[in-house]
Amino acid sequence: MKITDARVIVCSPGRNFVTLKITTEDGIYGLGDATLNGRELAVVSYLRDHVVPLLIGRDARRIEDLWQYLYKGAYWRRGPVTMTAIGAVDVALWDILGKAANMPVYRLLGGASREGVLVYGHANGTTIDETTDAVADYIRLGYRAVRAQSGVPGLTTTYGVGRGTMYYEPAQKGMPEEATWSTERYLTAVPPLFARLRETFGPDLHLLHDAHHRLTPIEAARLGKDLEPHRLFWLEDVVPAELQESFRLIRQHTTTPLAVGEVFGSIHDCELLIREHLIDYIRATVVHAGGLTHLRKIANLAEIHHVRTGCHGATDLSPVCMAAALHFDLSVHNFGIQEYMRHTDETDRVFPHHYRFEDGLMHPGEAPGLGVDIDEILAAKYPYERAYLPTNRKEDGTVHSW
Ligand code: KDG
Ligand code: MG
Repeated sequence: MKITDARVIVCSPGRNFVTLKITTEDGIYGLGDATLNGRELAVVSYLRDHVVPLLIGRDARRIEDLWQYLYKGAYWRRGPVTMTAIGAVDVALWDILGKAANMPVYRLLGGASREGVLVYGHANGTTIDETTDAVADYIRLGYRAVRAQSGVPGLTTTYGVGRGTMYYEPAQKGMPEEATWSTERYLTAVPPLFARLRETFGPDLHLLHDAHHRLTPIEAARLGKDLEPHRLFWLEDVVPAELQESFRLIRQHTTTPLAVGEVFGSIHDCELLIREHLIDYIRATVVHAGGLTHLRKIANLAEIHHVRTGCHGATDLSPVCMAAALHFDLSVHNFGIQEYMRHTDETDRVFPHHYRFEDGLMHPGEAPGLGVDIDEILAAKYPYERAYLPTNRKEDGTVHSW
């Protein structure tokens, strides 16, 4: 089953997406998401200029071999651009294999380990009252797990808050926004939010929160401790995770479950965190961590160390990635939860799909392959628009992690 064509499709139905479409000699095609928020065109060039010429004429069924060839053959290893590009090829090949076998991808991955995939939505508001109302809206929609982010008094913008309650979208067209940050104000604001949410919604609702890489290890330890009475499902990205060893300190101080890894690209970014049981959930996802082939290896390592998966699923991960993540989630034994930020209707029309949400759970559907397509004629009506994620400075002007 030789690859005869591979094309990169860039479109912006509400936000930018990069999609790889690989076609084989018998006319079967597969899709892979290659979107890297704010750096989209770097992956486009990596694929078009360097990877596509290597794919033509190769056997689309040799998925593992092609993965190793692209990873080891480049000599330069890892990095978000490389791993996103390899991930896109890998997912497109799984899609092709599923279509050729007339099976949904999750069956090729070992079959369903559960009936449905537990997902969490994003509730946010500028005040505790508004965020509480937003959580109630998600419960009404059937969600069993909700991430809550609220405005911080004294700061004009806060990560996770704003621009629509159902479609939180941090990337902005034009040049990057500059936000202002205060760790002191944030650490004061968060515990009362979760005290209110527990009091209002009782013990059963799963509550999550994202600190978005902004604290030092000792600040993170304190936040984890302060949140312990409110029994979070997880506290995410408390520190910038380049220094894996820093989690030893955080772990010694708090029993609040920790989730990390949406910016990780490979098993080497989380190997120590997993091996030393320093985290509870690994958030690496299909598109940025080398596709299904590599993500399964991360999950397998995590399984033996009692770490569960919690794949990133923000709006910048296209419906192609969402579908791939759901096939992975349904099949992998140590699944924990899946993030589900709904895409806009515009995006959903460009990427018709079979996955569905019902009663707090999602299912990838039974269509052969991933069960997602791209309407190229419609996609062409939404050309790329330059957009960046925001940047961040402390109140005294010092650059801080966003
Ligand atoms: O592109 C960056 C977003 O995906 C990220 O800010 C979202 O942290 C995020 C999350 O947990 O969804
Ligand atoms: Mg996050």
